[in-house]
Amino acid sequence: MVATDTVVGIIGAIVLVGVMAGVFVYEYNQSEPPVDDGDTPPTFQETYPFLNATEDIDGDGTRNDNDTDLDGDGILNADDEAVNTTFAMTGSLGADPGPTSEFSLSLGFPVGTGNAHTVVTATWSVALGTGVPQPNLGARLVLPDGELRPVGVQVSGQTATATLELEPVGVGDAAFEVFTQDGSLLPADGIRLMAEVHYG
Ligand SMILES: [Ca+2]
Ligand SMILES: [Ca+2]
Repeated sequence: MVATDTVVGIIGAIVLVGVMAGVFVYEYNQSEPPVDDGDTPPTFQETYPFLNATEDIDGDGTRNDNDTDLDGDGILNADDEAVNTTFAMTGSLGADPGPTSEFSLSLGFPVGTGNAHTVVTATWSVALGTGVPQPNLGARLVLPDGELRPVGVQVSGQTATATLELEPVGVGDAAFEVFTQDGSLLPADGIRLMAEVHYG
């Protein structure tokens, strides 16, 4: 009987140890969630939820999620508090080629997903004393969907300024254009066009 009691006791102890081990493993697995050590960098979409990773908003040939300076302003993403793209050019228009022809200067620029505010501005010099700004130029913005938006021109002294601000617009390639109008016979030099797209 002693031997039998001992065997029963040993079996009981083994069963108990087994149960305890099972409980321990269960508790261990339940109480230890995956450790977040903080070393995992946020994804592009987590950092810029309003942008599309595969677009190229600054037009430099590198898609957004591979671009260390995605808005092309010279400030690396890690140090850049805003996503704003700027495109600018200075060009010239010769004399009006005739009433049936149009001569324009065009600044093309990409408008990406997440655009919130777009501003285009053109400036050029005009001659005084003619009653009509000379050269008599017009300005317009061609939206990605092909819609044309006229841009009003204001003249102050010898400077003509055309500017337009837009709330979110469609995604794609836009163009800001300055063009000759009837009666424009003077060549225009140093026409400066600028487009800014603010994201967020
Ligand atoms: Ca880019
Ligand atoms: Ca930047």
